[in-house]
Amino acid sequence: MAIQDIFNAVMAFDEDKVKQLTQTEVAAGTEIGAILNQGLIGAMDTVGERFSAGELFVPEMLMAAQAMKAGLEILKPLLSAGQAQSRGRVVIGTVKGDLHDIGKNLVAMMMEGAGFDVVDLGVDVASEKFVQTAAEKKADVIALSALLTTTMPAMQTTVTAVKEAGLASRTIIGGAPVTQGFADQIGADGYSPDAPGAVKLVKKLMA
Ligand code: B1M
Repeated sequence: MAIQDIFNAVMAFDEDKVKQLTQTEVAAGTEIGAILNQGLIGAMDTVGERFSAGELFVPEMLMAAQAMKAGLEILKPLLSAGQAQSRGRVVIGTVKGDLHDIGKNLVAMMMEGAGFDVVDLGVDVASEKFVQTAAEKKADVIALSALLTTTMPAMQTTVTAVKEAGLASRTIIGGAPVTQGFADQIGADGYSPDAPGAVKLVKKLMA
């Protein structure tokens, strides 16, 4: 029942309650994977579905992601200690010249919520930095965000650099001006219009 309470607290965007309930569950010895998958990730999956159905909007999604993150912070040290398995590693960032990060942060949070190990490079990230970090971290996926039409070419530069470096990492792109057509044009492995879709896409690419 207590894991369901964590689920409900995420759905109610109650950051303090999520934190408190997660701490209580960890102290009670509940399996970390169960807290993560049924409580935190389960709630974010539902949030994602409701967003896709037009029942929830970006502000609610951000609040739920923030609440989920409060629980995740408590679980993180335990997860890295190997009590639950990461679904894969994603290197994410907003491309060179672009300082918008709200959507990118949302994607990163939802990926973390879905159980991926996320390395967030922040904003204004050069293609060399994406390539270097993805190589070092053996990233499964490199996720690029852009909000400006003027920074979309930096996606092309990065996708090309990843290919030229011979990395096995797949590239996905997103952001308000980006389209599936553009993804096809620059040879990215995938595109999503929103954060829940990006999570689904990465799951699909890694299946
Ligand atoms: Co700027 N800005 N901005 N801005 N800004 C836009 C993007 C703009 C559309 C506003 C407008 O003119 N109507 C316009 C771009 C026009 C264009 O190129 N087509 C614009 C401009 C022009 C600029 C400046 C150039 C303004 C200036 O200085 N003259 C400047 C550029 C600075 C720079 O980046 N170098 C600038 C600056 C800023 C602020 C710093 C003030 C601020 C950013 C703060 C921040 O991010 N920390 C800002 C903001 C807030 C916006 C708007 C108003 C909101 C963007 C946002 O956060 N939306 C925006 C207008 C708008 O979009 N209505 C605008 C909410 C967010 C959740 O949505 O990021 O789209 P979004 O993310 C979505 C999806 O796109 C997707 O998932 C999210 C939802 O689930 N998604 C991905 C995003 N990344 C993804 C990656 C994926 C998959 C999905 O896979 C990897």
